[in-house]
Amino acid sequence: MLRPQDGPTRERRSLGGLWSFRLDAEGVGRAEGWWRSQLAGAVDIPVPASYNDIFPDTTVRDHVGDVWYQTQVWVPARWAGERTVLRFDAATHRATAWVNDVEVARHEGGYTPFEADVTAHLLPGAENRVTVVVNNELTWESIPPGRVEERADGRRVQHYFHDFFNYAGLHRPVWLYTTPPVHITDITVTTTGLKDTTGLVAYRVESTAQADEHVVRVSLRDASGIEVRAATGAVGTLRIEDVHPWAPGDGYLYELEATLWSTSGELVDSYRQSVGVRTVEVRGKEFLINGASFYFRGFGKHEDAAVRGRAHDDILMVHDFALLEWTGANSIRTSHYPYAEEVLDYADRQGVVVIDETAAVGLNLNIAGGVFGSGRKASTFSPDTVGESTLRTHLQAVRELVARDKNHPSVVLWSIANEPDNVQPEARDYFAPLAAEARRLDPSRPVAYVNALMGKPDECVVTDLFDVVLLNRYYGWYFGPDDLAAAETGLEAELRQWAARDKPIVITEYGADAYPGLRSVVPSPWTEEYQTELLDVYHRVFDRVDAVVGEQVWNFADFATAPGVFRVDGNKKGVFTRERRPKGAAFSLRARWRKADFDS
Ligand code: GCB
Repeated sequence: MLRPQDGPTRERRSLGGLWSFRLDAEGVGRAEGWWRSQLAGAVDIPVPASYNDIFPDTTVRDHVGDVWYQTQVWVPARWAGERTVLRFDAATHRATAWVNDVEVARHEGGYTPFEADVTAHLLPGAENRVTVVVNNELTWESIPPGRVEERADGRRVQHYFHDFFNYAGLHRPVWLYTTPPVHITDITVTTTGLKDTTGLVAYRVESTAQADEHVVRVSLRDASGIEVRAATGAVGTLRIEDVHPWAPGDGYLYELEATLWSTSGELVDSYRQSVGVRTVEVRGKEFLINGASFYFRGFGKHEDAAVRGRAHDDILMVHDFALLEWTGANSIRTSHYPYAEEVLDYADRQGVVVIDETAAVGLNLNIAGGVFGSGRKASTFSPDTVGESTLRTHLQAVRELVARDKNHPSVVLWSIANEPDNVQPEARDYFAPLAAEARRLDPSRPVAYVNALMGKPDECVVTDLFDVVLLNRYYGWYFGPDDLAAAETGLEAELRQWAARDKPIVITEYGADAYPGLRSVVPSPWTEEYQTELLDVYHRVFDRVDAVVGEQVWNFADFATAPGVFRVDGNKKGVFTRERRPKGAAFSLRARWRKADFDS
């Protein structure tokens, strides 16, 4: 699915702005057909934004179920004769959409786009009604999973197994756009070779055209707009001499313009796709980008901000990337869901490396039980919990992630899940098809899952299905808080065991909560000094274990979670506060990562 784009044959219109919004507390809107007329009793809501924190009202923030969005759109008369598409960049966690009286789309999954050809239902030259019902319930069939509890007083309460607030709504842009009736439907670009000064880029252009009636041409231009290669045919390989590769810290992009021509020589459709020429490979314990070993330094992040919730926001994105650069980070993980496409575009342009993660977080019934609770083992995988329907949704999430992000040079690794149960024997049957599907869809990138602190090397039943070992570790925090000496020896012993698996290791989470402004000459948990000292301990260990090829601190910034006694106004493991003010640890990371001789 190609993103909407303006060009010689296409036009797009953002539907961003104030929409009408109504909570469906009784869950009656679908039966009563609320899409058929103006939403009664609606209030204004900004799109894009999560709806939860817009109003000072817990019934909105904690609502479980359907919410309704509606807007009126004037469609230009000149769009008559064009194919018109309604696209949602995301609706969390599922949605159904109507244009005027007609249902046009249904989608499951909160962080990947969906669209519908609405040509037959939109009236050009008139005002049209677009209505969407968005549902935020998490169940054993959704990714991420969750459980809705019906309380005795009739209230419905959402429980989930992940550590970030269940923001919902239309957090990302909504578009109406046109394409010609015969049009390009997809483009895939893959670097198949990069040697000395020559790059090879395989491309495939898919369209609705009949092969004998249309011709596909491609033109590859460098960053200054000069054509460096051109070819005819929907599939081919472009050889680029004197190639300027895409590399970490050097987000050099070419642009491939694919055009579709009628046999009489008229331009039918055109689409521009950026291309970064780079290779990725796992060899032994090394992670190679363009044949050179790469060391990840950076953060797990969240799409999270006050009031906006999980809304995509260019202002915060550009600021966050500036802070990444300031700390000397070269990479991020899209923990724990696919981020807005704008973020990946920007990572491409900035040369920031991305570990791209599905929304499969919380597939582990033993984390809460094991870390904080009784220690009893619960069955994560069972017909009543994570089972076949979860797997179906999860497979679809992998497909939609790869389809959306396959062309981004910044994406170097797929993360299939965060901290699933990897100890229960059934985990293997669950993860084997997911790893296989990711590899089938994209043989050009390694595949991994993120290992939680419960599944050590001798207990994990899935490591061999994956290419890289990604570890989240909390020695000195959840395990042995206030004993950093024990943390250092425990971490090193464990990392040496993992190193014996002969795969590269990236530490995708390590860190400590620090309440901003809480200082102490004798570091103890929750102080800024303890956070800094804990990171230093981990860094000493990483520097001693060769198989460690990356360190991503948890987290870039403080973020919202479900309320609870383990969280003080959210998770405070940020190196920056939620408002992006630095804690002490930001300066020590900057000192480490910006050192000229940093081992990268
Ligand atoms: C983890 C999770 C992350 C949490 C973090 C924490 O292991 O992957 O989502 O926020 O721990 O701070 O507890």
